[in-house]
Amino acid sequence: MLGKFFQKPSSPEDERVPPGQYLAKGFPVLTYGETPRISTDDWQFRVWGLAGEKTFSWADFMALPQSNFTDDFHCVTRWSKLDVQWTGVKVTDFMAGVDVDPKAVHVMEHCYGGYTTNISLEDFLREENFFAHTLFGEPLPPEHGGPMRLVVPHLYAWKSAKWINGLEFLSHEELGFWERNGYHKRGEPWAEERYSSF
Ligand SMILES: Nc1nc2c(c(=O)[nH]1)N[C@H]1C(S)=C(S)[C@@H](COP(=O)(O)O)O[C@H]1N2
Ligand SMILES: [Mo]
Repeated sequence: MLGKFFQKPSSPEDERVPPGQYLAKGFPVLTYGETPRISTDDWQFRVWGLAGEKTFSWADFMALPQSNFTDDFHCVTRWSKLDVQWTGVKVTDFMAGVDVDPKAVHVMEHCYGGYTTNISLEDFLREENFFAHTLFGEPLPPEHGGPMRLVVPHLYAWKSAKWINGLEFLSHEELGFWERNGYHKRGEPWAEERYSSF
């Protein structure tokens, strides 16, 4: 009964932390394997599969509209970081220059170093997703995915591929690295879609 009156009021910040998550100090780095080092001169980004095949250079990305983003970041290992500030290119602005076959329904994100993660085309094309090259006003450090990473704020951060270098458009769902290793196919933090059920 007393608890009903004396419970700590929940702060607005608490309400932004999904179930089972806690606030991290600083910005942890979570990488499986080595950190690739790629200069922006060497960096290339390729689109293939069920889309017009195309290769983009760093300059191609810099010529696209640049936007600022402030988003919360949720790792499935239970840490969250609120209000991460990024600069980069909206996925929808980039995709304006890509011809996707109407049969495409899924996307595989590919990275320098070999990491992959899958996402449905619908989740990928959401307005709030972006390619990031700047973190809190500084060039994105290699350990956080520099020179360029994807950020998908509405899903657990393993979908936010670091050192991204390609998108493969698919007619069906294929599983990426963590998804083949027991993690959920979609990974929605508010629904705690952490692990796969098979
Ligand atoms: N290429 C690549 N991207 C990756 C990972 C990785 O190991 N390799 N780890 C993922 C996971 S599990 C998380 S939580 C975030 C961590 O991003 P950060 O290291 O910038 O915090 O990157 C994701 N993207
Ligand atoms: Mo993670």
